[in-house]
Amino acid sequence: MYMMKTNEQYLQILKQFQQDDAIVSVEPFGNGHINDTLKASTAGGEAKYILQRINHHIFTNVDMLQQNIHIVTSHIRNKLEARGETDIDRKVLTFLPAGDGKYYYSDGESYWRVCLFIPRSRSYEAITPELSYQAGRAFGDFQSMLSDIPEGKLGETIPDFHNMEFRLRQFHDALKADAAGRAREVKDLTEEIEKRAKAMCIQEELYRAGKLKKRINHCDTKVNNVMFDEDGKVLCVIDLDTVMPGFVLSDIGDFIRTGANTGAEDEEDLSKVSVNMELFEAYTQGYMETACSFLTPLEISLLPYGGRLLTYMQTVRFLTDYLNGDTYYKTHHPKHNLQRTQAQFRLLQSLEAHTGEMDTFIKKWL
Ligand code: ADP
Ligand code: GN1
Ligand code: MG
Repeated sequence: MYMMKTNEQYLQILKQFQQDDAIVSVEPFGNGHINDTLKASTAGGEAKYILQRINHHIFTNVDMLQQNIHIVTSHIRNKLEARGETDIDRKVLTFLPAGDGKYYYSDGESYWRVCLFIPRSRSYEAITPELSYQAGRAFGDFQSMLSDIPEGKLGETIPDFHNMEFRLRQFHDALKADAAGRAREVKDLTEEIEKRAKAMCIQEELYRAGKLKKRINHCDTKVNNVMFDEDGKVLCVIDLDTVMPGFVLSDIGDFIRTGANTGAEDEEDLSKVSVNMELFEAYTQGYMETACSFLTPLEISLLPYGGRLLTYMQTVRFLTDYLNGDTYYKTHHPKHNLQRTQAQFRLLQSLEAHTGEMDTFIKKWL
């Protein structure tokens, strides 16, 4: 289990990066499930940097990870400059090199990275239709800007990350091993997962049949990974660890799963969990405005399925971790992964109930 460091220790880590502000305090920030995020501020209380401890048990090739992020941020920066954008340091993340020129530093125990804190920005856990529309535009634009990165240039930071067949294999292995003795307790959820398994693997089948291609996706389009300015305009997309080739449905799916959910991802009161159709429509509208030009009719017709798929995938991933004894996601209490599974499954049922409406909404682009 990782122990928090002292302020002094964090300051020592920051000194390994080429930064020139007098930072006096470093404190935890954000609520991600994988890495540790901290905010570094000056004596006047002005936030200047984001310091992150990379979870290298999950991102095992840190060199590839930071290389990918460097390629992606440089590519976006060039595109923004070519468009004549101003204020670019608020529109793309800027990572600092460490003393050896690499964009990370290892203290022998952990890996660290630092990027500029984006001033006058914020992310949301719950949003309005207008913000959802802006986020849709931002993720479509993000995919579009990255669409000309040559094939093979970005590595897969987590192989098979959004491969549903692979996630189901992991689930079946966890059930079989039953390392935490929890398989009996989740029999009902297991049955619900099995019932849907075949229908949830059509992307992999379509890919093998040559009908679906891989594109560069963000692969973690949670609602809180979009930074807005004080006027509700999108500044940029953040949390770039999983930007890699994958299926396009990932980036609509994970936003619908998080942004259009009327409850929290780990909602205890399941009656609060459902899909907000207004938020779904606003995101899809924004996304289609910027992504329509490069999507195939098959991809467009599958967009509503993307919401169900990513919610199903997350149900399977949380339950797998529960079965394994909570080894992957940070948890805050013993049943946290089960609670998350139940909330995701409830959302999946709501998405299923709205399939017809969603398919009708998407028709205007077909
Ligand atoms: P994780 O989700 O893995 O904890 P993120 O990179 O998404 O890590 O950061 C967590 C939160 O910190 C974000 O939701 C955002 O509110 C804030 N944040 C991240 N990077 C920046 C930045 N460069 N400037 C300002 N705020 C940031
Ligand atoms: C993790 O790091 P964070 O919290 O943004 C996970 C995502 C899941 C998400 C569920 C590398 O994202 O894939 O969708 O939790 N990231 C990784 O909230 O597994
Ligand atoms: Mg995040």
